[in-house]
Amino acid sequence: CVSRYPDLFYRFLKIYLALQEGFMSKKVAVIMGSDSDLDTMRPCIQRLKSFGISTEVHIISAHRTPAAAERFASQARENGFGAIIAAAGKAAHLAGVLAAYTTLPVIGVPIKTSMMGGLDALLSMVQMPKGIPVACVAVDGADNAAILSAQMLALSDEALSDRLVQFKAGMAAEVEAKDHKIQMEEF
Ligand code: RP5
Repeated sequence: CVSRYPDLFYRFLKIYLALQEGFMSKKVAVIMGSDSDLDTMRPCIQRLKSFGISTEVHIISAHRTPAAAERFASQARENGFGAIIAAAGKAAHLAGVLAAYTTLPVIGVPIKTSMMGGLDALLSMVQMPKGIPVACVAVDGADNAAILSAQMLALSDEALSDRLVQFKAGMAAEVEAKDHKIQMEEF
């Protein structure tokens, strides 16, 4: 059948793969400029896990391994990623370089280092030139990067959207419980 109708076969195969891709949940990449960023980024990885999002974690440096940064970002979409989180400190070009090679949303996490408290990395990420946006969270804002990426994926993932609603309801309940507790205090 394949040898008789090769065109038809490949057309069906293409439709099948496109459908598969549509049904498959997207992954989130967590890229760090150095293994020294890992401790700060652990809450991000854990939060993604708690949402049931498949994650890949890599060390890629915009300065020390620029070819790997290009390779990863330019293949990220076809490799099933829906968003990239990029964490780096100092002259933090990682998020911007990854964003240059992909149309996927890139979320930057500026990492606090001893020298300038993270302001250097923050400015390196938010001051992107026109045309190559990076969504930047707070200095060391690892958890928020995970939540933001989940919200991006949830645009086309109903089950994930429900998990986010539950997560927000849980946070609200915590605040309410704290408010309740503080009412017992005498000021
Ligand atoms: C950045 O420089 C890294 O993202 C890290 O935050 C910082 C220090 O890197 P190491 O010298 O510890 O590898 O590129």
